[in-house]
Amino acid sequence: VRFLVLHGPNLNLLGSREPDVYGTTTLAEIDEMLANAAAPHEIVSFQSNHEGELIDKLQLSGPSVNGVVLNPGGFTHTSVALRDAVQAAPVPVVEVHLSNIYAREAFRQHSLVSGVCAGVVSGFGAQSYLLGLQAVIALAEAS
Ligand code: CA2
Repeated sequence: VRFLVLHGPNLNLLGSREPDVYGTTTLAEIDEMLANAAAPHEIVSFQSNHEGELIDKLQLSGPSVNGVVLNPGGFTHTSVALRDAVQAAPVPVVEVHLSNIYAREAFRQHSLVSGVCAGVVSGFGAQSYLLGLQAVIALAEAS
């Protein structure tokens, strides 16, 4: 059993800037945390700053994974194309955010992808990913 963890734009900067909003944990530490928590299941992690690369990864990995944990970054609020790719995914996708997008600027309070995701976890820092992983594992086990 294998899960894809997809990180959107600028999340490669985690830990280096804006620690008050996004915490001090780096992306590599989050990926390691997820790999440990998922064992014996396998985690495949991928980060890109490019919308098309995230879509390609979803399309290509969809059939070979049992679920996806997705932090779409800024594309959360802008990308119809990413939403369409999530909708087309053959497995459940759980949307996660480090910050509570509903407690932030108005433009962050709407997600284009939430409506086609199995569920959303937002506001718990790096822990959001762990909760999202738990959810997607439970969904995969129930199917
Ligand atoms: O809270 C989240 O996880 C977000 O998806 C993060 C995105 C933001 O655009 C969304 O509204 C909410 C931004 C990720 C940028 O990450 C940075 C990390 C460190 C320094 C600068 C940016």
